[in-house]
Amino acid sequence: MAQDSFTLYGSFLSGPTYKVALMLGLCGIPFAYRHVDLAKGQHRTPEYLSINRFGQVPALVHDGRNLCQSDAILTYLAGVTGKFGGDTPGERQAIQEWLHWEVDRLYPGLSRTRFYTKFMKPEPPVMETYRKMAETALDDLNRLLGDRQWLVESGPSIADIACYAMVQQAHDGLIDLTPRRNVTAWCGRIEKLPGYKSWADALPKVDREAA
Ligand SMILES: N[C@@H](CCC(=O)N[C@@H](CS)C(=O)NCC(=O)O)C(=O)O
Repeated sequence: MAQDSFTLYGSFLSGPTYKVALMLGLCGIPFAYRHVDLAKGQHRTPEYLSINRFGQVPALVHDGRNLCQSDAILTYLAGVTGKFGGDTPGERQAIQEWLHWEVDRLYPGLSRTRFYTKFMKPEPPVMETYRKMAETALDDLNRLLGDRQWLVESGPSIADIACYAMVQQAHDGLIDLTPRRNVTAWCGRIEKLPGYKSWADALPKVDREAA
């Protein structure tokens, strides 16, 4: 693993890119970084489409193998590192259930609310629909965390990493997390894990070689 080569393609504006960078950092994996300029349409060039057929960021290249879809990348990394993937079939099943919920419920509301707040102003009912979706998902996360330490109780997993990275979009969407005390306490636990990096520290704005 120490000699393996990892290159992350992404954008510092992208929550799913942060998700993968956070996982790499928590696993202690050095990686090269290639900035994909979405505003210039670089994600739609034939060169990038040959790396990620869906034309989205992130993508990860591991020793010549092209990987895409952030949660599938996290599952892959958990498999090759033996970290954050759960130890039993029951834990692995619960992790997959959280990942599917994150893509279905947490990501759409939070990412659209952030995007609309930062970059464009849609019709108010559109904004309200996504804001309500985000608030409901955060309330559900708060309820389901209860007094648990981690989403899957045996320890921190890719479920926590994926959901945490998405929750980091709340601030830019002007959504207040402080009333959701279980969520803020859980965020604090993740931020204490060895190798943790904030969104701003994890993602460079320009290309970088592996450290
Ligand atoms: N399901 C994908 C979502 C990735 C995604 O939405 N990426 C956005 C940036 S945050 C993107 O590439 N947008 C450009 C586009 O879709 O054209 C994943 O988890 O990797």
